[in-house]
Amino acid sequence: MAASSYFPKVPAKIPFDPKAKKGALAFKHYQADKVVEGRSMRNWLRFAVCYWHTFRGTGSDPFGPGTMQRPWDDGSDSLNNALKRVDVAFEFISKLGAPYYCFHDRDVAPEGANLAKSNKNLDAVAEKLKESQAKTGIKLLWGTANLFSNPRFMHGAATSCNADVFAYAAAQVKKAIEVTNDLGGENYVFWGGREGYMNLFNTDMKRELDHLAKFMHMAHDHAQKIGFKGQFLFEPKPKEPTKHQYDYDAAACLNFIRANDLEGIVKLNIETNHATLAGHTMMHELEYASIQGALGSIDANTGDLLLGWDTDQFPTDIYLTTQCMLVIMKQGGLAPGGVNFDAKVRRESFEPLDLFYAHVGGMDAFARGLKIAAAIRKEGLLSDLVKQRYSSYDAGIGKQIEEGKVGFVELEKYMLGKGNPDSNDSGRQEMIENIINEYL
Ligand code: XUL
Ligand code: CO
Repeated sequence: MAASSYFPKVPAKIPFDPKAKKGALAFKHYQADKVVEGRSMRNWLRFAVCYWHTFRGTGSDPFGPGTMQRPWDDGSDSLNNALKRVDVAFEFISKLGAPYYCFHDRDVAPEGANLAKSNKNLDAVAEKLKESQAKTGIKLLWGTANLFSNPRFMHGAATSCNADVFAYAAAQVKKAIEVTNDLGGENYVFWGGREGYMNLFNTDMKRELDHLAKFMHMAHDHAQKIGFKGQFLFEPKPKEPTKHQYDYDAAACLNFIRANDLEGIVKLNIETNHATLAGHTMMHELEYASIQGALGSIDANTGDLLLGWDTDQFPTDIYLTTQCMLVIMKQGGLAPGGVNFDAKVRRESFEPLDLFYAHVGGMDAFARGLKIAAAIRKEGLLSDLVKQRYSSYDAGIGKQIEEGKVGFVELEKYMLGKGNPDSNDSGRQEMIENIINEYL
């Protein structure tokens, strides 16, 4: 079938055209080759389209069935249908101009009657994914395994109370890492799925966490064995589907990583809506991970303040994307990670065209965040203010504290001599917020 047949209303490439009329299918800010702070937008942002929402999302919710019009999809879980979706996906991603995609094993290929049959299906689709990557130049940002949909995972996967389920999950992840490796995937993600609990009365938390750590070490061992060079990423999420997920937030994940000798092996994939569900801002989660050298990649989406569940909407808020890019640029980018749109169109946006509007909007929102963050960084006002705020640690007693040259005894002597601390300066929070708004 001709490459343009699934999205006939969309040109071969969504243009960069800042003068296009309002609402036109055109980028007003994302210009892949435009250099910002010495690097192209393409390389700063490393956008990825996610297979599960974009090509498998039906629009169903707890109150009703799917609404999406996907004329190419016969609605079946057949291998043929899965193979056809690969053509759709690569036409979509090519026209959009995103360099990467991400998938779960079960998004791309149907589950078979047993593990061997599932693996066979995955191999057949992976072969086509590989050909399509070669034809289009689109690359795999990360792969992962769906360890939460099948009823066998009702108690979790690596944290299941059933050792056979642990074994099944291990075999599934082994295969998913091999396929990711074969497709040149640059990362592999562990999102907990059902790794958590509903009720502590029936849960051996210590055993479950030990099993999860063992599982990740096994994954790493296998990656070493097959020569997979990609980065492992752990994705925090506080709740949903379980009441308490073990990967609650960046702090909980990093504690788990450190407590289980996984430092340097596993970094974090931070998702906006998961951050807000945990009662944090995305900027907090990014900064917390970044200062510890653990910010690997992001799942770009946003929640709804009034709904309070994981709505996975496309990011449109420039304030949010500016905050994200300030942290990402401060650490010098995300590579080998990137910006994956773990986001779905609303149930009411059921036409194929809406998928384009959603991604173009998200990419432009991040491109604007990138440009605004670069402008803020260029002028240096913000970094000067922060530097000034902590300047009492640059010399004198502050410097001695930071250099570990004094303890309580010396500090007591210092303060007894001085009597009272130097007066505080204003935090100037409102002025700083005004300054940020001047860049927007
Ligand atoms: C679930 C979620 C997942 C992970 C990959 O909330 O974010 O899609 O990103 O398993
Ligand atoms: Co995610």
